[in-house]
Order: sequence, then structure tokens, then C-alpha cells
Amino acid sequence: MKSGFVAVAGRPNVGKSTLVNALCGGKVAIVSDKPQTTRRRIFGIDTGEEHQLVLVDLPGFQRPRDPLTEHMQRTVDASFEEVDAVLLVLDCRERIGSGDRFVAQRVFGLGVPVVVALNKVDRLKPGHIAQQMQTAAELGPFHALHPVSALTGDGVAELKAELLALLPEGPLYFPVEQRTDVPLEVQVAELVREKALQLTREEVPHAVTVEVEELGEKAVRAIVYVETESQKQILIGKGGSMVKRIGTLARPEIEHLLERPLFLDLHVKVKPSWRRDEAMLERLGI
Ligand SMILES: Nc1nc2c(ncn2[C@@H]2O[C@H](COP(=O)(O)OP(=O)(O)OP(=O)(O)O)[C@@H](O)[C@H]2O)c(=O)[nH]1
Ligand SMILES: [Mg+2]
Repeated sequence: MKSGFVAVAGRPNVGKSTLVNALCGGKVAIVSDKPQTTRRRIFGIDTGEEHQLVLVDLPGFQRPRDPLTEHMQRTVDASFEEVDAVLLVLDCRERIGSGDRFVAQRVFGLGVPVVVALNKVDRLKPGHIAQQMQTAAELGPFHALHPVSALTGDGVAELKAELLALLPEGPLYFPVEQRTDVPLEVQVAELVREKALQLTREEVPHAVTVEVEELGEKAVRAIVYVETESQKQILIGKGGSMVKRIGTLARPEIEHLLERPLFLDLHVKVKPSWRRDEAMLERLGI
């Protein structure tokens, strides 16, 4: 059987997690329109008759600004060791520039094949796509370049075939039915965080983290942490309307994940400067 690990690298918000979900044929990573959605390394595992492809979804490349982003960038750097290939993701709606070159410099130096995915082509005219492909091709000695849309699925099957062809002969690293290495409580917490990111703006999404305190047969209890009292008021909303909306959006997905109906109990709490708190970051697995 062919099996191996492919690191997914790129700037924040280019669609790495959306693409990992598309390649795995199911949701393993949360997604949002805010940069820095992914904070830890996540394996998305796709197993077939003759293959096991482990996609290593990563935070976006960034200049660290605090202990949280430092940990995130350290995760990115460490994850390049012992991968069989890299999938470099670019956003074709944006100018391919210094940020992408910075990532490219790193991944083309690894000595493993680099497959470039030019993502979000659903938003571009063919002429413009061709232009962006040319610019992308100048980033480095790529093994292959694929225009894709992680959102519509366009080009994803071809990209997957390309990645499978790069895998070496290897063992089954994970049981056939396993889709991710993320523990269940963290998956649940992430789904709640995804909805909080979706519904908030500016500095608030970056200040949110979620911890599941209790994962019972009938009820899930989770704490939504923010850094300040005013962020807490935003998260709670008028008469509790915001936290209620977060719960309403997250519950069906959590029920789908756990395959049972649930009561979702969300509490919003202030934890000042949790992004600078090493113990908290460790507890969160970041
Ligand atoms: N139009 C379009 N939007 C996309 C596509 N792929 C992803 N997006 C959107 O791009 C945004 C970012 O997607 P993510 O998958 O969270 O991006 P990411 O690279 O994982 O971001 P970080 O984890 O923050 O580094 C979301 O709003 C997605 O819906 C695509 O193919 N087409
Ligand atoms: Mg992501």
C-alpha cells in the first residue's frame, strides 16, 4: 500500500483547511473568513483500498506577535520534518507576492516534492487564472501546479491523484475508519469556536478560545473564553442573543459528529491575556 504525510502550507486564509476537508471528503478542520483560524496541527486522514494519505493541516505562515502566534509558527516549522511532500496553497484572488515567496522559500528548501494548489479559481476569469498560474510557477521548482476550488470541488480529484502518486510504499498509520487525530472534545470545542469566528469581527475572533468541560451522553458543556469584559459582552450579545446564535449553529454539527441529540450548554468567561499564558496554551494543545 502507498501511504504518507503531506504538509499543507501557505499564508493565512488562503483556504488550506477548506482544501484539506475537500481532499478528505469530510470536515476535519474548521474554516472561517478570518485569518489565523487554524491554531494547531491537524491530521486529515483519507484511506482507500490502496492508500492512506495523511494531510497535515497547519496554521498560516506569519510573523509571531505574541506567545500564541509564536507557538503557531513553531508548529508550522516543526511539522515540515518527516513529510513526504508539501502542498503549497495560494489564493488566486490575491496578488501572489512577498508573503507567498516567504513560504515558498521555506518549502522549496525541504528536499521533498512541492505540489502547488492555486485555490479559489471559482472567483476568477480564465484569463486571470492563466496569469496567476504563470506567477505561481515562478515561486520555485514545483512538482506540479493545480488550479482548484476547494469550495466547489473543481480540480480537487486531480490534485488528490497527484498527491497519491507521490506517496511511498508504507504501512497503515491509522485505523481505516479514523478521519483525524484531533480528540473528540477538541473537535467539539473547535466547532463552537468556528461559529464564534463566523459571527464576530475585528479583534474579537483572535481573542476567542473554547474549552469543553464536560462531554456527556446527553449534554455538552463548553466555556468560550475571551480576554476582556467588552469582548465578553459582544459574545453574550443583547439578552444572550449572540451566544444563543453560536449554540444554534454549532449544535447540529456537534450532534452529527457525536451521532446523538444533545443539549449544548455554553458559558462565556473572561481570561485576561490567555494568548500570553504558556500554561493555558499548553492546556489548549497549541
Ligand atoms: N471562493 C472561494 N473561497 C474559498 C475557497 N477555499 C476557501 N475559501 C474561503 O476562504 C476562507 C478561508 O478558508 P480557510 O480554509 O479557513 O483558510 P486557511 O488557509 O485554513 O486559513 P488559516 O487557518 O487562518 O490559515 C473561508 O472563508 C473559505 O470559505 C475556494 O475555493 N473558493
Ligand atoms: Mg486553516
